[in-house]
Amino acid sequence: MTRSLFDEPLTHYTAPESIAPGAFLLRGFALDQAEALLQAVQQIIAVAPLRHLLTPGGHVMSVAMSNCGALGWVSDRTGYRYSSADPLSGQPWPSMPACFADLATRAAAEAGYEGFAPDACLINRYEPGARMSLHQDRDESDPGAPIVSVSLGLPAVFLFGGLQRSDHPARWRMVHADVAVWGGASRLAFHGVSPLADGDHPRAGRQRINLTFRRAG
Ligand SMILES: O=C(O)CCC(=O)C(=O)O
Ligand SMILES: [Mn+2]
Repeated sequence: MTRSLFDEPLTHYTAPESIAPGAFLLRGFALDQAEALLQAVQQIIAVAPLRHLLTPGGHVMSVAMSNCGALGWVSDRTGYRYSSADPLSGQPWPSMPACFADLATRAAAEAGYEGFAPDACLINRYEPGARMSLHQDRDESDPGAPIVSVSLGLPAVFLFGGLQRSDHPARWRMVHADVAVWGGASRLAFHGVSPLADGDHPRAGRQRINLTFRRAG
């Protein structure tokens, strides 16, 4: 059954929902961990602050980002890449909390990707109006590993298309504690996020936090 825009978040996880070959939504999968995840995000961004990166084309991203784990995704005028150090501080990124890695591994297994061991977690902070245009996640070295994406806070419209930028993307509403996993035939699918609608989430306030787990190195 499809949930309408006005439905409340699920109260418990049931089963993966297939959205494309190799791609799944796990509605409510992170409900039990959501509070711990949000608290851990606060600790990470106290050390490695959220910042608006520059695209290689010179645009300022509307999403603010940070990372935890051995590798972190960064962008500047020279391009996109993974880096073991935070360019703001020159220090290693904060380590990935056990509750992050554990959730990502369990979500991947639930979608059929056993043994996923993320070494990078990109933290995306969307304020109202922030968006992420259609893109592929293609800076990771291991194409066999899936992407695990955890939504916290305000609802968003997640766009999930095909292997061509021109493929019309389907729109999926992602709410607090929903998890998306994509790999296999969809590992390089184009995806993005529509401009975030304003709102006030009881746990997270006026923002959406997205955690994207990758096997980058
Ligand atoms: O915020 C999301 O749901 C998607 C994030 C994403 O695609 C990315 O960080 O590469
Ligand atoms: Mn992505």
